[in-house]
Amino acid sequence: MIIAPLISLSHKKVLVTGGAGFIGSHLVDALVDAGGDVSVIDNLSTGHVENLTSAGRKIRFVKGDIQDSETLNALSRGCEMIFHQAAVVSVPQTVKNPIESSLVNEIGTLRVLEAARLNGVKRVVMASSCAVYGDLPELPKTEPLPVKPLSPYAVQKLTGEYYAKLYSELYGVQTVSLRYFNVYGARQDPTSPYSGVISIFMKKAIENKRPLIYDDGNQYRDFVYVKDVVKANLLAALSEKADGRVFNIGTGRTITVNELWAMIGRFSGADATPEYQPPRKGDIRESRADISLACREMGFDPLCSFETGLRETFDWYRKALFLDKP
Ligand code: UD2
Repeated sequence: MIIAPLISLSHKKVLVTGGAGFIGSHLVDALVDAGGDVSVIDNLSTGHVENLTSAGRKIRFVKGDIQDSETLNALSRGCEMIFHQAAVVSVPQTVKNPIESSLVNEIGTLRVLEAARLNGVKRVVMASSCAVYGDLPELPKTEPLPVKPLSPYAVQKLTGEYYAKLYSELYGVQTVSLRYFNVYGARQDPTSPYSGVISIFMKKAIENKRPLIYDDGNQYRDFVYVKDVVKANLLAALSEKADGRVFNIGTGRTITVNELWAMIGRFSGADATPEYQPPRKGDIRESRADISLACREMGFDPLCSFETGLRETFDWYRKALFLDKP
């Protein structure tokens, strides 16, 4: 799926934090396509410079940390927009290191907002997470529902949302927070047991190994393709009505884990029988976004069908994992 450039940036300066990561690097590609003058700051703790191969020399890449205000200030000067994607994204890592991760996810976020304020950046688009909803039973998730953060990660993301709103109201820095549901696509790291299920299943299918399915496999998620998440970011950067607000970014549709493996099997030829294991501790059973607010207020429309997104993702993993082999 090719997303026609939604916006023309004609040399406008934009900054992407975490731009060498899974989602950030796709955003960088789209911003370059739109003609933006793109800078990236990434400390490469989980990102990879290889993710920026297609953006190549068209961007300014700085290996640096969002805790370094001096670098952030230098990169924010003259910027119209900041897309803040940098974070410790592993929930278990934030459970293990609540303080270290809060320095990145909370103080780092505050430093990004402060750099925006000091340098007159017009708008900051922030990556938040559906993790803020926790395990409350109401479905689908709408933005006004109560939140129940169950991990340091979820608390940190929620704190970021509160700061974003505050910066909009108190300082007039326009901000938009996007609560991503289960994002999938090329460049997602499949190597940790806590990687996204789609990346793990892709690797299993290519290696013709049996996947592990926790619980009975009938639990479901709202999987959203990374290119639709990029689109949401571009809309959030431009939408008149988005300032100071929080939006769910998913599809409103769901797929069970069993259906997911069956679909991957259909087009990959993998026919391994899953190995079923007891539920993973802390897992929620069901998740689905209500995206009507983002559709109504920002014109968000996740166009990519799950089948198409999954196929494109599989093709990428096949190439990436094949090329990795000696
Ligand atoms: C996602 C986020 C997590 C947190 C949470 C908030 C990812 C990778 N994880 O967790 O960080 O924000 O949402 O709600 O984005 N599964 C298997 N086999 C596997 C791996 C997973 O059966 O090898 C199942 C798992 O038990 C779960 C489903 O697949 O039911 C999705 O797992 P996930 O880790 O991709 O995502 P999720 O929603 O649990």
